[in-house]
Amino acid sequence: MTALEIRNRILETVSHNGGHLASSLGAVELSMALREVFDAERDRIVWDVGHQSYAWKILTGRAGSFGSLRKLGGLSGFPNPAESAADAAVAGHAGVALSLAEGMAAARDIRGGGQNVVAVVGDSSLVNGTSFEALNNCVAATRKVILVLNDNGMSISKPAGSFSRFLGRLISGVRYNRVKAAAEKAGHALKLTFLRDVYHGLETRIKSLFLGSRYFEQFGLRYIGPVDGHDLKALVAALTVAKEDKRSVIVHVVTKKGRGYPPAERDPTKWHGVGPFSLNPEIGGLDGSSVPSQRTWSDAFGEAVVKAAGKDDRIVALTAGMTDGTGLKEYSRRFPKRFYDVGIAEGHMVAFAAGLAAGGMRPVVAVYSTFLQRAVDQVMHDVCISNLPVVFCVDRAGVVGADGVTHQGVFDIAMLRALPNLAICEPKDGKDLEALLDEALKRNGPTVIRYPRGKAPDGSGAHSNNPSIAESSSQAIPHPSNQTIKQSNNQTISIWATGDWYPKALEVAQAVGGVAVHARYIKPFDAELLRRQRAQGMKIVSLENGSIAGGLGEAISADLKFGWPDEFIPHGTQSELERKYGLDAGSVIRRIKEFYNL
Ligand SMILES: Cc1ncc(C[n+]2csc(CCOP(=O)(O)OP(=O)(O)O)c2C)c(N)n1
Repeated sequence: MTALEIRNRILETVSHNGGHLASSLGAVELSMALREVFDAERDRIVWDVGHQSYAWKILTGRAGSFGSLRKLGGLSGFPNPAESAADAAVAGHAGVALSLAEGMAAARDIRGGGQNVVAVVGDSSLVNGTSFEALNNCVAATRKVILVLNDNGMSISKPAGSFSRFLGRLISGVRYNRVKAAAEKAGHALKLTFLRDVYHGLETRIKSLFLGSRYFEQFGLRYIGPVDGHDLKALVAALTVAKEDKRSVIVHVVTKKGRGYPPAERDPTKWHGVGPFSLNPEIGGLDGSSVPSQRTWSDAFGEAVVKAAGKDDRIVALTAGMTDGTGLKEYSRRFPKRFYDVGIAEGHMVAFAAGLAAGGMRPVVAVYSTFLQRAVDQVMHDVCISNLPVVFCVDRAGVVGADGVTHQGVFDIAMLRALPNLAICEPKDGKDLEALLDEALKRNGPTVIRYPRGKAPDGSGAHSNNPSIAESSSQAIPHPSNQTIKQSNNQTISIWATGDWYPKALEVAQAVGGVAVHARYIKPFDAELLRRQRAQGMKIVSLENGSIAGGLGEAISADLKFGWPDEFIPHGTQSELERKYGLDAGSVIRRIKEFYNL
């Protein structure tokens, strides 16, 4: 297939299914060159994040099934060895490819064999701490690994930090190299002294290239590049040199994010990850289906934190490369001096927030549940032990849908519930999120506020005042017993639900003649309410958008626990997955009736 055909296939599929468009369009020729120089199944190509690997999928036996990308039962949006032998490792999180590749190369060194191992890492993922740790250990780890640096000068938005400037200097160095060669040739022929002046004037830039390549050579990697990442011949030549060299090599490839689709080239941030869109080149933009008509939980958080920061100038907001996704864009405009995008560096972000809190600020860390996993130790070691007032606004908590196993945010409750001093709560709507943020900012200790991907109920919904269901709100902080519960005699089942699924709990409670409890605080939970309900002989059921193992249900010793099972949840839409795992209201009602013989 030609590059144009591959791009068309990617565009056509992503326009229907949604997905990571701009990065994959930028890596088409790179994927073709890797396919040509290496053996896709015998050699190991380890994609970092893996959101750029669509062309690789198409080129390695999955062109026919590519239309099922991100669909329930279809191809994953990320590499997965369970899907194809050409996928060397599971990917989805940034910064681990070089470590994985070094491990594979070290195993080859020990066991013998001529396998090539290649890590393909984006410029913004290379600054992740784990990537640096891998660079630092490269020589000690293996006799040879190939690092392909896919440098498009972008993260999801503009890259954060100093390293991108360094890479920029390397690239301007090579542009000069071409000028230099041309100048020398012309200079010899025409003996024009001014060209020699140009040559000397630009010598400092050669130095910068030289020093830049020396930088990687200090880590034991031979530097090749920069190479034009859309010139297939040049890529094949550079990768062939890298393959034949005895040492570890870095091939610095320069690509354009969104390449070949002008709207994505113009605005790669908007086109990084998209929902279905219209491919009409006249429109050239995302159509209504990917523009949320109702505000999302991220929007609700963004508005709440802007309001809070307007009232309290100790508030600072932090993100690890996810300004747009976490809803911090407006905040970053309004409060640029109290905003930090630290790059893809979750561990650093949390320890940095601890430092800010120790210094008297009120840090609000906005992070996806799945990426907070990278910083659990910093939450424990740097925040919780010192009981520092850091607020973690944990977005995409619960099943996220099409991004699949690597991105489902189902583990945060289980991972964090054991940490002393940390309160964990979940709002039931946008208004409640604002209230919980205010409560968290008043606490003298750390708080996690978790909320899911998708639309946020606004708080004026029909559910909240439904008189036919006895409902209560569990509000463990600051007044653990400050709630009312209306109960009639046949209401013997109490369904404790985390905020996101509270509306579902109300529906279930109505169907089974029970009550629904919004477990607003998961930790500490409302022990007094639980004690009273048990004393009244009520049966306790839990319903949470998190893993059953280690979740709310375990905390309250529910008799019947509904949540995600002890396995990795694949991709599909959120509601498809809820149905598949028996977590939609109908299935929950059926199981409760069966279990209690109702
Ligand atoms: C640990 C972690 N944090 C955040 C993300 C979200 N994320 C996905 S892609 C991306 C940007 C990656 O930039 P780069 O590696 O330069 O690749 P590009 O998208 O520019 O091709 C981010 C922040 C992630 N996948 N993993």
